[in-house]
Amino acid sequence: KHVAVIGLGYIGLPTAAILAGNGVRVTGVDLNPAIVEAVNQGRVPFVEPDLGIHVSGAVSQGLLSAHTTPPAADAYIVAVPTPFHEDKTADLSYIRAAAEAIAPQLVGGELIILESTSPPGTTEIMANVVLSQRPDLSLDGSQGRPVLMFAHCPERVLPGRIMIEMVSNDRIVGGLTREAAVAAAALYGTFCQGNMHLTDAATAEMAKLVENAYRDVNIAFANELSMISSSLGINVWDLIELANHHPRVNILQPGPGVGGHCIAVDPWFIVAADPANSNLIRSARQVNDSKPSHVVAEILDVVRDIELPTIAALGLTFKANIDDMRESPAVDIVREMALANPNARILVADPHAGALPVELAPLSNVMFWEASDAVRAADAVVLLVDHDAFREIDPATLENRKVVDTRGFWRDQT
Ligand code: SAJ
Repeated sequence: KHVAVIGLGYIGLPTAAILAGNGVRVTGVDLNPAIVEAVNQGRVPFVEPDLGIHVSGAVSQGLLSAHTTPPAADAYIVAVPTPFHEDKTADLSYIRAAAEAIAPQLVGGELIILESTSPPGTTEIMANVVLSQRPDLSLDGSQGRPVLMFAHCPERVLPGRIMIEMVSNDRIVGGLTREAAVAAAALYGTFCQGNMHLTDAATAEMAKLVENAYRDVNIAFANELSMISSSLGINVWDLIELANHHPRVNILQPGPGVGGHCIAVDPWFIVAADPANSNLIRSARQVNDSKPSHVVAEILDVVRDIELPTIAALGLTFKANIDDMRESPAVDIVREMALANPNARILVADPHAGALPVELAPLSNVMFWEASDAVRAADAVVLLVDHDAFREIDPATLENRKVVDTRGFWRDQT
């Protein structure tokens, strides 16, 4: 068996490495030559615990190699980005481009799996792109044309725990045909120890979106409570902890907003598919998207009497203990704060980010500092990400400073 994995990002590369680690010959494909070169040298172009050792092991065993174009293979796994447009509809151009690149390589009998999170109906669109280029092949063998199998197998691993969850999580496997679902389940069975749940492609597409929308709605509830509590003068952390003593209540934690490329995006695909019936899902998105501005207002308020305030902003990534700054509310908050108060000096610290992201680098009043130094130099401290590394900050240094703790990180100290 030879598997080609198209897209060597946060999902594609771990999938390629785990397949190869289980003895499958894998070709990783990415348009970016820098990523291809890194992988061929056994290096990982981003941070994910334990991924490096899997990639370097698979490459040195000769089971994993990377190229910029897809080879002929028995199975293809498409794990390319599905960003969304301004109008919140999905951008399928990467999926279409992957389908067009695969089509010339096919001879019939191949399995093509879409892993990218996509709106319902996308697996069928991908199949149509391939088949319109290859009318000599078919979905059902009609007129003696060889069969292609298409399936959607959404990935549900949690960044930071990818190498564990990829093996242990259950998988939803949705085929355009039953045969495709069975073939895809067999491929994932080479490394996945969780249960395989077979269904059709559109239900699998929807299931993935629903999981993330479920979490978004629940986080929105917590974030809405944090805003209500702040206007009522109630401590939201105590409030939620008390309410959670009820046997059927389990409220999530408020934060500075919802980031990452999944939870902040996927619910919009449901809204776009049926705008009239998606009121709760849409409102939850709006609540979570509004949270960063509330945090900015709160910070500007605590420094309003200081002429040239110094603000320490702790954390830039979209959640704790990872290096991913995509769609990070922390980055938005620092940017909004810096633009809203040009007299403020903002000292940003994040041991996982390493440096300022492109959105912040051009701002002359934003600087990258070490966390404890930033706190000591600051009039006000805003905690944006609950990185374990911030436990090293001596809580005593917070005593004479104004603190905005968006994660309840120091709830017992301040
Ligand atoms: N967050 C809160 N409060 C909470 C929990 C999370 O504010 O109580 C925030 C986080 O800080 C972060 C955002 O929500 O900004 C999302 O973080 P997350 O840890 O909930 O999820 P992701 O984006 O890292 O991964 C999610 C997971 N989906 C679900 O848990 C339903 C993961 O399993 C998916 O594979 C992933 O999305 C994906 O790729 O779709």
